[in-house]
Amino acid sequence: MSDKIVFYTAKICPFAHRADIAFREIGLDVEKVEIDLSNKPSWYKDVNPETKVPALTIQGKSIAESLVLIELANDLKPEAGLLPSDPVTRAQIRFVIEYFSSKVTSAWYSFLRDFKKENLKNYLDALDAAYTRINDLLLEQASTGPYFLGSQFSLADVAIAPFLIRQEASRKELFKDAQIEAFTKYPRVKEWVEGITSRPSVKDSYPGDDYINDSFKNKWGLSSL
Ligand SMILES: N[C@@H](CCC(=O)N[C@@H](CS)C(=O)NCC(=O)O)C(=O)O
Repeated sequence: MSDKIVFYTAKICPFAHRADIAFREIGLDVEKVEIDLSNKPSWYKDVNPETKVPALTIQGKSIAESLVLIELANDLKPEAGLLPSDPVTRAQIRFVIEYFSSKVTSAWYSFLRDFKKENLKNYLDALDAAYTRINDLLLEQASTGPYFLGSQFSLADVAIAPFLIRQEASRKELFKDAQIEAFTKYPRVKEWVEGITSRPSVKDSYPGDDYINDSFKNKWGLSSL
């Protein structure tokens, strides 16, 4: 059995970015294979029958799904502290990941799908409400950041950062720098946004704002509001 670990990824994909960050955080030595999502190789279905990225081949087995892979990273090296041992803290980490996906990321995707100036206010209102709750969740963990738990970077940050960094890229360019009130109202939220998006494992595995915005423009046919 090969002991090589192969990571199937795509620069554009926030889900794959999650896995990339977690692997960097634990220092996992992976061979990276970039999958062209617009022209997926036929052999890829043997790695992941759903033909989505991310996927990992490890110990001769293929594993998919970003949240599964970041938990695997934690299990491979628990001493990195990505998922602390306290059961309640673990549940709170899983909760904020779910909350961010269902409130912030889903609002972002809805806005991108129906991208019109008149929908901007609704989008910003939805974000303001969601970040008000996130502010409470952050303060429940620690009064200062820069991360969800405070000074310890965790799976909450790993799972959210790829979406937040892309949302910030699109907000600044495509949404004409529209302001999210909660970022100025809540210093803990602002510190967290800055903290997780500037973490080296996040930044170094991110293809850059231009790459992301160009892909929205080219593939989704979007232009600035
Ligand atoms: N639930 C999956 C979602 C992964 C996903 O949707 N990946 C997209 C790219 S961002 C993909 O591979 N799409 C290709 C396709 O659907 O054919 C996860 O968390 O890993």
